[in-house]
Amino acid sequence: MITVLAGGVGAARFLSGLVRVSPPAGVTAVVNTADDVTLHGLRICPDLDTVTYTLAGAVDPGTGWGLAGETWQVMEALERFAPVAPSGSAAGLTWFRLGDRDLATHLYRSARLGEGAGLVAVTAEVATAWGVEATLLPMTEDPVQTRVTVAGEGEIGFQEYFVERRHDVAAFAVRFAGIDQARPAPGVLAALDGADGVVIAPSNPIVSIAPVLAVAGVRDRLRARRRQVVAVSPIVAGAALKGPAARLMAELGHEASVVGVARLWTDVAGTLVVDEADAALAPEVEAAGMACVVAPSVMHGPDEAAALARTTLAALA
Ligand code: FO1
Repeated sequence: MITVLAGGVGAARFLSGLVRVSPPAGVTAVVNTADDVTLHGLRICPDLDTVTYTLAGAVDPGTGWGLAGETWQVMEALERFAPVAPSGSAAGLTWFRLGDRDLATHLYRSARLGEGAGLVAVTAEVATAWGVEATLLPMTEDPVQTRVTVAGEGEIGFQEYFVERRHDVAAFAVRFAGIDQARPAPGVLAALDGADGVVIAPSNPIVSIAPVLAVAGVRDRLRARRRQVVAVSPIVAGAALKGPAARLMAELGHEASVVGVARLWTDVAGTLVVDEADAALAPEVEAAGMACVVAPSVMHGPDEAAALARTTLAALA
């Protein structure tokens, strides 16, 4: 039994490798929900959907999110309403692109939540419908929202920062609204306690892994067994493979390197897997308190993802 703390694209690729080298039924992913957003009256869970579609082999390989071969007729039809939407209204917005088939997932999820089902149950239904054998758990069923304070505007929602501003604006602070009241989703703490090992996937430390670690009980559980926790660095040679992880780390006062990642996770993980490009920094990772495993960590395709998963499992053993 392996439990993986997961964000979006990097975690999804890692998980797709993991289920090739380890029985999928023994893999549980605890997935960030602080990126979730309600648009068009629909609850959208980008990280859960990215993991689901990737494990189903259906994700758009170019973007890493959404569905391969997607069509966009609903988004195009919504453009008609742009001239009539009052200023400040979110009705009809199209900067967050929801594909026609992807919309079915959000329609189903929103309808089930509206019927009173919990997000854990609905996530399992969606995963089963997509043929995913691994267990996917939202970190919490309670509302948590990442808020980012950016230059010139003040605080905005995560997707406004990430997608609408294309994370191309200086960020001064990140907070997770609601995190103090958020209870771990049913099954999360048991998945951490019952796992033979825990992996922190190569996801953004600031906006993807930090909210999962901040859910009540999660950080303490990992601290108590940090020798059986292995993290994979999402930073390679000082840059993020995707997204604003390196920039956000630097803006928020962390070193944008594997050493900065080690300093953020040293209390919760005993080992950090870093790419060969960072081999020279292994002594500094160890000085930060983590054992360091150097291995190819850039997942160009399924074979590299499987190899990285194998390396990570070996580090757990
Ligand atoms: N990312 C984008 O850069 N642009 C989009 O329009 C966009 C739409 C979208 C729709 C559904 C979904 O599940 C994910 C989507 N993403 C989009 C990705 C998402 O913003 C990020 O993957 C995460 O929130 C960060 O992990």
